Amino acid sequence: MIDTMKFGKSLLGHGFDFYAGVPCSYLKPIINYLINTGEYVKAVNEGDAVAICSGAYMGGKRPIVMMQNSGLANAVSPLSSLNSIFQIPVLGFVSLRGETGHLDEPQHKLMGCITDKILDILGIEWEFLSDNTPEALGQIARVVKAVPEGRSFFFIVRKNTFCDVELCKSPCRHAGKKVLVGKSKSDSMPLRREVLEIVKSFSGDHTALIATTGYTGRELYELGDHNNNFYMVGSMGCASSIALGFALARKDRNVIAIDGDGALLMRMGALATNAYYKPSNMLHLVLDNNSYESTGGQETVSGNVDFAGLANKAGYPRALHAHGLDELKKYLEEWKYDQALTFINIKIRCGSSETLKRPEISPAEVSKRLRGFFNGDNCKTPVLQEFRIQN
Ligand SMILES: Cc1ncc(C[n+]2csc(CCOP(=O)(O)OP(=O)(O)O)c2C)c(N)n1
Repeated sequence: MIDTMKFGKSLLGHGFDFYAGVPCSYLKPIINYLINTGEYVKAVNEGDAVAICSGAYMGGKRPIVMMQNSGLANAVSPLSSLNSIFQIPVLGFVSLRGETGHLDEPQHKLMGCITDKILDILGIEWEFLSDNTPEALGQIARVVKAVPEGRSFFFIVRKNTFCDVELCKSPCRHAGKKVLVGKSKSDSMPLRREVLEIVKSFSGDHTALIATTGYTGRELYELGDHNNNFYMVGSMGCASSIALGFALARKDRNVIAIDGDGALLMRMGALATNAYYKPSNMLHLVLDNNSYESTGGQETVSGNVDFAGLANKAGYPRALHAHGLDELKKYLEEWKYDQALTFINIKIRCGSSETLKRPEISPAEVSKRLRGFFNGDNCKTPVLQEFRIQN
């Protein structure tokens, strides 16, 4: 079995300075080790974990994601439409529950046969991780050198690969003071474009803008392409997780996730993770048009959903409903001068230009540009940085 402490130290020593995942009993020792060292973000969904790592990468970190193979299915959307096309590399550890020829629970049987094939189909290189410490350390050293820039790599981890590490009791994280300003009158329902104009004029050079997939990214692009803009074109629902990773990686910069109601509903669990880590440099704005406008205007189920109330209950320190553009401006200013993880919901009406452009810059250029813009040359040679998640 691998000496888990030695292995964990070697990962850190190779400059892997950001970890996120969802536990699996096969990965328990290494995850326990990383939780004990304070380096691990507890995602609620493997897809979110991949997106959090991706945001951290664009913030200059070198991320590792950990998951059970059943969770690989949850991660297919970001792995295929975020990491692959934006050329955002993650090093992954995926367990092999249900390995062929080994007795396991029935739910793992099929995934046990197809884990490697899924990685192949996704175009992700992989290896089985050796259970011998020097060999495993050699694999890491080789992969660090060999993984071409921008390409993810996964280790498949069999049962009994890591020797046990006991989980230390982590300090309880209290939500602390929470402010909720809910809907109290009718909404003025501006257009998405009007909201984006305000966000853009407010954000300046120190704020990364992560725009959700569909019309939001396209309209942001039309308002003027900029180095700090990130136009998602897939991985629907991952905008706030990308922002969380970025916010944790770059505490000296601000980040705004611009979400849609359909996208937020798709990965609503992310609210809990965002609220748990509550980076004060992150703002989560939801443009709620009660519609999947980008795919033809089909109604979403957001009509009866109180998004600000949900964010408040999830633990966001500040959850606000903006009834119109003036309130939005006021809330943005408040965040600028009194920072706390802030959620703003604004109801908007549908309506977009008939000749709305698509970004002419490639996704790979967008992510490279964002990482370079905020990190300069530092990101070319990753160095081990102190990373502790603050309470
Ligand atoms: C996983 C996934 N499912 C479906 C789609 C197709 N899709 C692209 S944009 C979109 C609508 C997004 O709705 P919302 O977040 O409310 O934003 P809006 O289009 O209203 O601006 C959908 C369903 C997708 N890109 N990814």
